[in-house]
Amino acid sequence: MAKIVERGLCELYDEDPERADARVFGRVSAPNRRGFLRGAGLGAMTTALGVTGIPFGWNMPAGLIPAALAEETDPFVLAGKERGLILHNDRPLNMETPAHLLDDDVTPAERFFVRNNGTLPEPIAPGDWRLTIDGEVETPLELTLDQLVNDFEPVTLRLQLECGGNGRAGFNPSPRGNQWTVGAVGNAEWTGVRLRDILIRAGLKPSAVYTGHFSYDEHLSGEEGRPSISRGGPIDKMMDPHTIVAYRMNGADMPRAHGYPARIVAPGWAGSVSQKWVTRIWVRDKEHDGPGMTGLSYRMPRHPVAPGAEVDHADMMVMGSMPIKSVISFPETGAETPAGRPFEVRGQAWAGDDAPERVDVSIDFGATWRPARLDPAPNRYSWQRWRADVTLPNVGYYEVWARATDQNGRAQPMVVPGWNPRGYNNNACHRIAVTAV
Ligand SMILES: Nc1nc2c(c(=O)[nH]1)N[C@H]1C(S)=C(S)[C@@H](COP(=O)(O)O)O[C@H]1N2
Ligand SMILES: [Mo]
Repeated sequence: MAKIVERGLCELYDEDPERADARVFGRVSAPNRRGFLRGAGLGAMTTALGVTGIPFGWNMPAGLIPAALAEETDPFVLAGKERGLILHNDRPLNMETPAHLLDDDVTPAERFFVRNNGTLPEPIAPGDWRLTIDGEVETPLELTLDQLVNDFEPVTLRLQLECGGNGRAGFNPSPRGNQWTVGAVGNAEWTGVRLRDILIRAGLKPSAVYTGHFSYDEHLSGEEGRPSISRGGPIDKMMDPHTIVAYRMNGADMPRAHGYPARIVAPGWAGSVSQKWVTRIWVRDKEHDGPGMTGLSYRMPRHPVAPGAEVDHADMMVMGSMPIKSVISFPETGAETPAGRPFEVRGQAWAGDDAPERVDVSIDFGATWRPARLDPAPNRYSWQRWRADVTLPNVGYYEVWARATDQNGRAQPMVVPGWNPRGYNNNACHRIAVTAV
């Protein structure tokens, strides 16, 4: 496979053929662009194409995408994803799962949403990977993958991960960013070690209050040393036994798109806290200030603001737990069903650091509600399955609405909640169209 590390290769070749060559095949010597296919360049290209040689390679202009590679630029194929996913952007790669593909208790990797801020990095050789823990610790650590896997107690947990901007498309006026509908969320079975155990091994100093996370994906500008994103979280959240450094997803090695070889999973908080491709955790004596921590990013107004308001950065604060939410994963919106006959409606519910306590369903635009059955969670921070038997009394168009409530009595709103400059925390009820025939 070629080293395709950013947007569709064709696009990259259109925009900057020289850089594309350099990215795919290593270096290109500028004074000799035509006929660059010698030595290392030729070797790299033959390997990439999986052939033994390119007889007329010396005729091939630099900056021309080999036709065989032009076939391999499909971002779904690159990221190992089902085609049913919604592609919001291919540079950076951002894919959403439509609601009806969130019907699994454990979301398969092929269906799990992808949110990248920078490049989709070429997988690092496992032997080259290190995880550094430094800053406000007694003993800084530099862990190899072997040490991470073998020197700490492994845990396997079902944990939901949701992008802070999930539901952004519902806000008006429209904040900038990916226009996620409901599917920037998934619930995988992650295997890894508790970040807590690593921090205890390093020995937290009393001054330790926050973490800052770093990784080996690149900023889209290509600027060396410039992080794509670097968020973190308060020490309490990082010491929660459900916050892990995961190296397996659903029983397989961490997929390339989800952070190979290891990532943080800090469930219940905006997904951006869960650094993929993680290489360093900097323990800090104050709130972290990397890209994604300041200004309007992943921050909410301290006080409610009017839609479209300009909010002073000083009046913004870092987001914490995500709110109670649910999705209807079956049937798919637009389904038809016989009038007068019961059919199953089902989905998932989750609630950040809290837990769903009930889910109710309405077929009359919220005038009346009926309780759904809610399965227990296999562990804290997993989403929970709910099911309801629904009968549509007569022929015609209906909407099925679902509303989850957490253990503190906080329910999902039926309309879009508090507008905020970047469009976070939209937990409005999900609804689907069903026609009775
Ligand atoms: N290194 C790195 N980690 C990252 C990101 C990123 O761009 N780079 N995106 C974050 C955001 S905003 C989200 S919502 C989650 C998404 O995780 P997923 O792509 O595995 O679904 O990863 C987070 N971790
Ligand atoms: Mo995100």
